[in-house]
Amino acid sequence: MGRAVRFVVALTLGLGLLTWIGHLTLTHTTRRWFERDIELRARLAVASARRSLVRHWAAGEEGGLPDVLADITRDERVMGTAACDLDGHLRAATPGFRDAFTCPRILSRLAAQGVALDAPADWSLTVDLRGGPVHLYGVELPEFSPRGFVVVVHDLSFLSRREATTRNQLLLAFFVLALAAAGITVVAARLAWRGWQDDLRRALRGDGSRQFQPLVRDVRELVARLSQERDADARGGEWSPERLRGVLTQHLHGERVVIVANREPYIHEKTPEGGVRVVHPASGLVTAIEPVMRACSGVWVAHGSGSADRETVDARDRVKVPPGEESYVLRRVWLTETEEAGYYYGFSNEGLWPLCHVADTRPEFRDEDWEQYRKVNQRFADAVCDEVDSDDPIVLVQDYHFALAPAMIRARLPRATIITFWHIPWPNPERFGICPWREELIEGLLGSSIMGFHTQQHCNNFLDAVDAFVESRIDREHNAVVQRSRRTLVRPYPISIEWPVHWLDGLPSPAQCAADVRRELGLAPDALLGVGIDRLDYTKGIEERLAAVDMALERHPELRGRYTFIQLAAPSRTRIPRYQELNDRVEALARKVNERWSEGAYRPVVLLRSHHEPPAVFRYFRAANLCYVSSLHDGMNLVAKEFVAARNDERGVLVLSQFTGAARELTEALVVNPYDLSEASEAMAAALRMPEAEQAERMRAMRSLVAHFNVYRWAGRMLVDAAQLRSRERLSGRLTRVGTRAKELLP
Ligand code: ADQ
Repeated sequence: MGRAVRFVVALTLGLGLLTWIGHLTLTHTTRRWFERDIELRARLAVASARRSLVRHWAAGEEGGLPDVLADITRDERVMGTAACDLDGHLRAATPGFRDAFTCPRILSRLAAQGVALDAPADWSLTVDLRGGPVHLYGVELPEFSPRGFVVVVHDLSFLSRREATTRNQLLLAFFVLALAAAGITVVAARLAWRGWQDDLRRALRGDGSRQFQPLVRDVRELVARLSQERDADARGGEWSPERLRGVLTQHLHGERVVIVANREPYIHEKTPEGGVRVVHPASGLVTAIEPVMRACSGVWVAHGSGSADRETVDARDRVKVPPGEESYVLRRVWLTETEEAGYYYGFSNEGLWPLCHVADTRPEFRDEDWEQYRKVNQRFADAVCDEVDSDDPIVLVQDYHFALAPAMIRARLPRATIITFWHIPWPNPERFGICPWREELIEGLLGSSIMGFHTQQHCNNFLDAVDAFVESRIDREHNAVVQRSRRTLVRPYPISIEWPVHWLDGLPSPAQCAADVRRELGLAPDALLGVGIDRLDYTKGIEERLAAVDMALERHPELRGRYTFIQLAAPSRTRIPRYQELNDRVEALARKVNERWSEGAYRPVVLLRSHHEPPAVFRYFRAANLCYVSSLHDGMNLVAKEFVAARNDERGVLVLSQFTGAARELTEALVVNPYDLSEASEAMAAALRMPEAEQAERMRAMRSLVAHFNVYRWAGRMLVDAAQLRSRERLSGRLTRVGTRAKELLP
């Protein structure tokens, strides 16, 4: 018993020490977060009231200024707000301010801290009062006449209260934990000892428990297998092409995969000189899947859309790629003008694309487009069936162009493992329900063994749509749909990019890229650069982005003449009127912003409306001080992850729309609502003045996330799930055959 008491005391002390260290770290980090949070709130509150402040400034107390200040004070933690002249006169204030401060006191504090007020700017101070610490955020707008500032006072005493509560709760949790752990350990040790003694005694007596031995062995094996699976991710180290190949060899006996996607990874185009060049398309799907195919080998079935595509294939419409490396086969399918117009431009991109994205564009559904969509899905499904080399192949169906293909492939290859990945959002059932062929689309997709989406939300929306529109049983516990005794698993697999990105090989350093880009665009050597890189698509929020640049320049005069935003926009789906209109609107907006702020050689927006090959794209990522991804709705968005991958110097700030799948993972970005121009423009300004240490801290965290959750992991997890499904199906097939045989033999 004495030994047990000593053990409990030691365990308690150890846990206590750990808890205390944890508490100190937590306190430090949370305090920094809260202070930053408060400063940001104050900045946003003043920014939103900017127009009213300027309007009422001159009239002071007599005009509407007290009301504007009262509005800013609505946040429960704001103690008070005031407007002061630079000579120390109070123009207006809320009661909370008058109780604690005067304008001259603030001015003398600023002077003591060495804050010069020789030009309009903002500043912040933390001051200790008798009631506890307070935070002052002040801002002088250039329009204020006479000169002066608005100051927002935040009460920080809640921090100490919050810290005290956290500390008490932690200590309590520690005591309960320590007691429970100690109790369980002592009891378990005693039981195990007693059980082992009994076993030993029985064995010595010779009445052994052999009937339990197989069971014990089974349980041991099961536990080992489960823990093996759980630890597999950790033990296998980082996901890489080698590890992905290992998954194929180990779990799928080296079977090759057949991928079907509309876009091909390598397009052969005729050049004006009569030669042929290879183009890498601007497509998130290609960015993600191509490295996976290079690692796995197999066949990629896609639409041959290049002007020199027919000249570069063999008699079976196949060509080995990547050029010079030839690690897998690209099988091209040819489409007529009518097929492409109906299936690709019509049903896929005027129907399904706007249906699935909340971006205020009406989907258009036409019978003749649907007819082509069905026909082309069948042609691709047939091409897949031509390419497989067994009756139970692994087929990866990609994206909304092929919602019908899974069931069509299943009809010809009932034992195939079909993994379908939907690269765009899946809308809620009300919205999905407006598609006239909603049942057919869902039935088509349920031909899949696994249906993958970027997020759990998209999985839930899909399950809700299945529930609403087709006959089936939904197994919510296992996220699966059962139909005619076939099961489709519905799973989130957040997509990513290769790591490291091979396009970075041989690129100059970020500093060199920045110097080169500034020189090429005729910008000043110290110009601040923002970058946006997209297909020219209305879901990407390019208009909102340029409008936010405009507002940042309006609100932050110090950025005028210094900040230039470079927008690379690859033409996309140009035959669709909605895309042509977008093109015209983006051009007009860039012109307008440039007319407003250009001065001498300076222009704030550089619009490069063309396709750029990946090394050029990565050069811009490396050159930029910030990258703004402003999608109005986006399944994942790989541009955000590419920017992070490009910055091995741990510099640069990502400003990211909250409506992207990526915002759920890259939480160290400045996450904004792209419709809120005020918030987005302030985030851009904050990014441009962010201290290097903070940039590095945020970038490091995001880089480690993308490195770990890379595209090999995305593909590996899907293939491991597919392998488990295959072994379960094989086992249940064997059991059914045994059952049938037994029935035949029974009289
Ligand atoms: P996309 O809508 O194509 O992908 P995204 O994920 O951002 O969008 O990928 C775009 C790709 O094209 C990136 O690799 C980018 O570098 C490249 N690109 C963009 N503009 C370019 C330009 N001007 N020149 C050259 N290259 C350019 C869809 C979904 C996304 C999802 C992906 C992958 O809409 O939500 O992340 O599939 O699943």
